[in-house]
Amino acid sequence: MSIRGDNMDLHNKDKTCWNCPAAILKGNVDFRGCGQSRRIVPKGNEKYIVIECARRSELGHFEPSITFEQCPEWIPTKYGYMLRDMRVMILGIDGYLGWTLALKLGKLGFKVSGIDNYTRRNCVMEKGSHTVVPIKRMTERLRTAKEILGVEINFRRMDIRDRQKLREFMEEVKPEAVVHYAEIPAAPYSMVDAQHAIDVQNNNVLGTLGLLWIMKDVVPNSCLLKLGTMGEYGSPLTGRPLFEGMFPADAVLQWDNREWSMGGELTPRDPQSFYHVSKVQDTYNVYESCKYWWLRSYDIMQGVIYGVHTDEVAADERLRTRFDYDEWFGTVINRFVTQAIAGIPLTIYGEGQQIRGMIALEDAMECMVRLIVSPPEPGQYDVVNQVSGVHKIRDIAETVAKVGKEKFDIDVEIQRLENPRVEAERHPFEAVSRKLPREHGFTPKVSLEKEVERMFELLTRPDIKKRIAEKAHVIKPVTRWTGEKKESGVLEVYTPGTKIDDGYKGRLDT
Ligand code: USQ
Repeated sequence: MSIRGDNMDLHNKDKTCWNCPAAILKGNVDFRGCGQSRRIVPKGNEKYIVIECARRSELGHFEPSITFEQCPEWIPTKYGYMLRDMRVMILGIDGYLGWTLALKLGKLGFKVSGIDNYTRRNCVMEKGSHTVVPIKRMTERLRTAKEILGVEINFRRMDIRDRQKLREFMEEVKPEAVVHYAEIPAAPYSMVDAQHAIDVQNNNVLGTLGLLWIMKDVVPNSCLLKLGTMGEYGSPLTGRPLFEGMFPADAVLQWDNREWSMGGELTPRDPQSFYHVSKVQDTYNVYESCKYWWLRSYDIMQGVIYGVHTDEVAADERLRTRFDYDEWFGTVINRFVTQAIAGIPLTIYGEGQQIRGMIALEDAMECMVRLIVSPPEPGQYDVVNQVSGVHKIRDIAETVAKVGKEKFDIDVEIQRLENPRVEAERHPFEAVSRKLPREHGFTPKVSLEKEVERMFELLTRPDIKKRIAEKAHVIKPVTRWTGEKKESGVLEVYTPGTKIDDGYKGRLDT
């Protein structure tokens, strides 16, 4: 923590009341024409949009031009200026990310509230699996957060689709930022059968749509931080970069000897499962709400997340966040480390030349804090690609094998399986992630090797190894995109370090 006047160049210092959730817009704001504009409509003598401050009523009406650096309600921290005691509501607070973020925010002094209906716990149980890292029931989690970290969390058990309950909770808390993690996260789960596909889309799409209507009525100045996914973009075979949601200003479309500017238009989406489709649908619903109602939002296109560590979850065994490795909910790096420990050859799907944007849990949480303290302007739908590296699946397997062997003396084999998914197994990949480093001061701290090592450290603990062994049968994929239930055949088993690669690594443009 630093103090005002330290010449700190905090990323959000020049943001103003326009960005502040405590600002109540007054005056003549006509946003029906364009949600992105700040039109000033003269009426009588009143020529400017003015605001009142919900936190500093003594200021009366004023122009929204006070910067975060100037305002005493915004306090300098290493994550940027932070709104004192900022109220953040996390939807899906019991999940892998929700719980981790709740502890981090609480420790930093945010007032954290949250909801969950334990969907994730139930879905994993449905699969016959369990979280490898044991987690406590919510009541014990909350008690421990208070005891160990001094963090109090205002929790309510509810389904995001229970609009009456959610509205009442929002009216009570009046969150200044809403983090939306309350979605069913898994591509394979959404491809099990019609019922699962419908459940995923029902929960995700309708949950988000209802939330938007509630935010419009109850907390229209609050920023929605909505978890999208890099998978919304697909992996275009042309090699077109995966821009941050919208085409940059100088993008041009040429056709039939004519050309048009594409700047500011949403880029094409090419989702890869019915789960990813639900995220694309959310994108449009959030985008429209910003346009119709002047809501503000970050749509966070997160890469595949991995890892176990933040300082807060590591502070006590009872504070750990969940960690899944089954074919439905385990993401690729988390699965590979668990497989290495279980003595199962790492399960590469198909050629393994697929490349994805990835980010470690600790870095993802760092990004979230930086975005929470830096809200967009009213009406602004902003998109960030939240990735810290791009990795080829085969290379990840090699890295896991290397760390396993060198640091933990674990011998690892790799197997290529028939790909249960429908996806390109060899493709160009260029992800753009400029906003987090350039506008929000984010520098990744955790390399793939470092987090893989931390994962081995935790997961090789005898009690956890036992939990892995107990459910080893949920590792092999049986859910195919065709709708069949059939274990993927083994195409090849090989020793790490014996494959010659084409050398193509994809590109991360920061
Ligand atoms: N893969 C393997 N072997 C495995 C598991 C996965 O080769 O044992 C491959 C898949 O075929 C795919 C890639 O690894 O090409 C990523 O798969 P994943 O299961 O780790 O991630 P994905 O299904 O793409 O979805 C996950 C999260 C989702 C998030 C997404 C980010 O479940 O919530 O949205 O990562 S992204 O992939 O960018 O869409």
